[in-house]
Amino acid sequence: MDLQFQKRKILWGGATAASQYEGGWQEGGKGIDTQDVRPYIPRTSNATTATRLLTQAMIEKGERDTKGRYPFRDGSKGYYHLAEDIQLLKELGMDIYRLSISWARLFPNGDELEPNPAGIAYYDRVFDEIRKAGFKVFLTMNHYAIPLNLVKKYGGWTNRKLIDFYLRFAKVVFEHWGDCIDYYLPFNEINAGYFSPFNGVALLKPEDGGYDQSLVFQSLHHQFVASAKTIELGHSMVQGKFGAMVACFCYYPYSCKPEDNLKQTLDENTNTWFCMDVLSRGYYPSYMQSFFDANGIEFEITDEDRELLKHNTCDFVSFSYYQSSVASCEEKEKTAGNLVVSTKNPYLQANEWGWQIDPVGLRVTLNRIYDRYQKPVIISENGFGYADVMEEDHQVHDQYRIDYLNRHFQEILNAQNDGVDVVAYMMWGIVDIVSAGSCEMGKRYGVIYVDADNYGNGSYDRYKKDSFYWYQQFMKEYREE
Ligand code: BGP
Repeated sequence: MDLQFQKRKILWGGATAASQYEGGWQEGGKGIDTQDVRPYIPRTSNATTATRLLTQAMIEKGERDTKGRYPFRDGSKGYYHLAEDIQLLKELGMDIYRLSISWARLFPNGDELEPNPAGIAYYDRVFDEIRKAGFKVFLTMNHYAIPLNLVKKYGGWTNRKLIDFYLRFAKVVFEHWGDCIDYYLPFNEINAGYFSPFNGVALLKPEDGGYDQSLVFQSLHHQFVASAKTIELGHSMVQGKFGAMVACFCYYPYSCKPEDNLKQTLDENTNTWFCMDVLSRGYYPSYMQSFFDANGIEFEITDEDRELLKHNTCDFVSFSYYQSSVASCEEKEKTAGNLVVSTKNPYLQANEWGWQIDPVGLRVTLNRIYDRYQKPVIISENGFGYADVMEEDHQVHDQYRIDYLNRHFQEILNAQNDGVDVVAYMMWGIVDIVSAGSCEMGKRYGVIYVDADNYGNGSYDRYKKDSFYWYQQFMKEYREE
């Protein structure tokens, strides 16, 4: 029986994000962006929001503060270690490298008509090094950070003008580096705009309470339109494939009680599938109407927007996966995760940040997302955040990360055998970088250790962890199969 399913060789690699990796926050005329004003606040729990949802007062303080600790201003100083890091990743033996471009490095205020020449020159160097290494490229065009001026002057993504500013940025990317990019992702984890509106849609948190949800969904809608217009323009200018990405949380019902299963369905719909449905199917799913009505959410969608979304859907789907989650109709013990807090799963262990370790959940997610969209699937983020310790001899014995990766890789291969068209896997934070949620350098993901702490102390020298050699061997053996 032929089901016309051809297993492809999966591309293995790693990922960084400009604001978490580059540093050099004022180099070459780069403008200040939304991540540069996020302070480091020592973690008091595993669910941090103080450093994620910034108010007007916080960004004003960040702008004038010359003494505080703002980790994204340094990142892992990738700006100054470019050739060395690309050489290390080549030695690691990756097929594909995911990186992002700093919008504020190309357009310091975001609304300029022409790009910053020094920003162009920097990314010319970046892509030259990547070409020399021979990696395939997965480019996140925008990964959370946007020029702060677009927040102060225009109110972030609530303002429809950001669509045009973003398309101007996208056109420069296509013109300058379109020849060496294989996969384009307009927005990182576009559903983050719902959970983390400052990072996701550059919306300031009101001083006196929660966000206006109508503004959040209007902002998300403008990003949907920007994504569709980017795909439309990109398909006319470059050869690469265009995707969409959501953070997947893999919700399980707490029990077989019907109400728990209903909660799982509703949570998975609004938190995971909604944004991907719009970008992959090309229209707003009907289940969101009841959600909008129930929550008094109203925002503008023009007929032109609807046509644009319908005719410019993504070529592939991608997602980040760190942990699975639990939906319960009753209040039970909670735990944190990437972007969301969920009910604790009594069958799972968690890392220090409360993120529940579930390799099987990755296989479940791959099956769910492929069956829903029937498009090639890319795992654009997965990895294990841990407070690694470097020994006196500069070794880092991260067997816990090797175990995490090994178990998750086995489930990816199982999902491929289930019939899922898996294109690529990119390990998050392949070089240690600043964490997006808690602004910590000490929450490490990499197979390459960076000698720096949460306050920016250290040499920023790079050292290979035990997991570097394990991943190197895994990719070598996988290719030789
Ligand atoms: C995702 C972001 C990444 C990365 C990841 C891990 O939301 O796309 O930028 O940071 O989360 O989260 P953290 O860095 O908070 O550990």
